[in-house]
Amino acid sequence: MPFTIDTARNIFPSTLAADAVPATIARFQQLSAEDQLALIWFAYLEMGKTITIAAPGAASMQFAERTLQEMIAMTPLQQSQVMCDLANRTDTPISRTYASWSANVKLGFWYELGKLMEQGRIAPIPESYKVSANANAVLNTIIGLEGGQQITVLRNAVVDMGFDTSQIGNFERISEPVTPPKDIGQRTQVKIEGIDNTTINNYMNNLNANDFDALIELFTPDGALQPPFRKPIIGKEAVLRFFREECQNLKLIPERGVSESAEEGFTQIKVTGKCQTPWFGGNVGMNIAWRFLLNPENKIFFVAIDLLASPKELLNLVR
Ligand code: ECH
Ligand code: GLY
Ligand code: GLY
Repeated sequence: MPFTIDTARNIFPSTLAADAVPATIARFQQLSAEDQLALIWFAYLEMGKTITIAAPGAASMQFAERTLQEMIAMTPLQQSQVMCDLANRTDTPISRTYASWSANVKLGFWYELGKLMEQGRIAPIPESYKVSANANAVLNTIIGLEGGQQITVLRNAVVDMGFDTSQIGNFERISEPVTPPKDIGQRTQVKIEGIDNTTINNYMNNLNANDFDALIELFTPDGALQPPFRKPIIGKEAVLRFFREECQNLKLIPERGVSESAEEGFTQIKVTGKCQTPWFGGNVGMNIAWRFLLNPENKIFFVAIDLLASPKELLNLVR
C-alpha cells in the first residue's frame, strides 16, 4: 500500500513526545482571561530567574509598534481590557490585528508589553492578584517542566490568543522580512552518528543557513512537515511559507540516528538531537526527534518534528 500523509505520521511510533505540553495548554485554556494573564506573568517572572530571553529584532517589532503606541495612550482599565480581549479571543480591532501576525511578531509584542508593564506604562498585573486554585496548579505544573517544554507552553499560549483567523476570511498575514541565507563560507556542516544520507544532511545544513529555497527542493511536491503538537503542513508552497515565517535563525544540532528501508522503496530515518530558538539561544536546548520518510528518489515525503518527553528519549532509536 503506498504511503499517505496519515500513515506516514505513524512511523517510529515508540517515539515519546512531551505530552505534558498539550495537557498543560488544555488546562490553561480552561482558566479565565484574568487568571491566564496573571499566570503567564508569574511564570515569566519565575522562569526569568534561570533563563534569559533575547530582545526581538527591530524588524519583527515594527509591525507591533502602532498597536503598542495605541495601548500606551489608553487608560489602565482599557489596557487591561485589551489584554483580556486577546486572551478571550474576543472580536475587536486589536484582536484582529493580532491574529494577522506571525508567531514571532506576537511574541515580540508581548515581550514589549512585559517591559512596559514593568515600567508602569502599561497596567501591570497587581502584585496582590490572587489566582484561582486551578490557575495555581497549572502554574506549578509549568514551573516543574523542563526549559524546552516551558517555553513551548508559553509560545503556544501566546500564538493561540487573538481573534480566530478562520472566522476572518481573507486577510494580509504580517511577518518579519526574510533575511538572506548565510554566505557559503559561514555555513556549518552537521555530522550525525549512524546517518549517511545527503538529503538529511542537506535538510539540517540548509535550515541552519536559512537557505529555504534550497531546503524546499528537498521535498516532494506533495510533501509535508509536521511541527511539534501541530497538524502536518502539506505541499511545497505551504511548507516554504512556514519556513520563511517561523524558521529563521533556528539552530539544529542533530546527534544520532537510524535508517531503515520501508515499503515501496521508501526509507524511514529517525534522528535525535537538540534545537535552539533565537529567542533563548544556548540557554534553552530542546530535545528533538526528526522522523523522516524519504521516497525512492531520496526526496522528503514527510518529516515530523517532535519535542521529546525527556532527555532519555534521545537514545530511543527503535522502531
Ligand atoms: C507577560 C504577561 C501577560 C501575558 C504574556 C506575557 C508575555 C509573555 C512572553 C512570552 C515569550 C515566549 C517565547 C517563547 C518562545 C518559544 C520558542 C520555541 C521554539 C521552538 C522551535 C522548535 C523548532 C523546530 C523545528 C525544527 C525543524 O526541523 C523544522 C522547523 C521547526 C509576561 C507580559 C503573554 C513575552 C519568546 C518553543 C522546536 C527543528 C518545526 C520549526
Ligand atoms: N530574537 C528572536 C527573534 O526575533 O526571532
Ligand atoms: N514550536 C514549533 C514551531 O516553531 O512551530
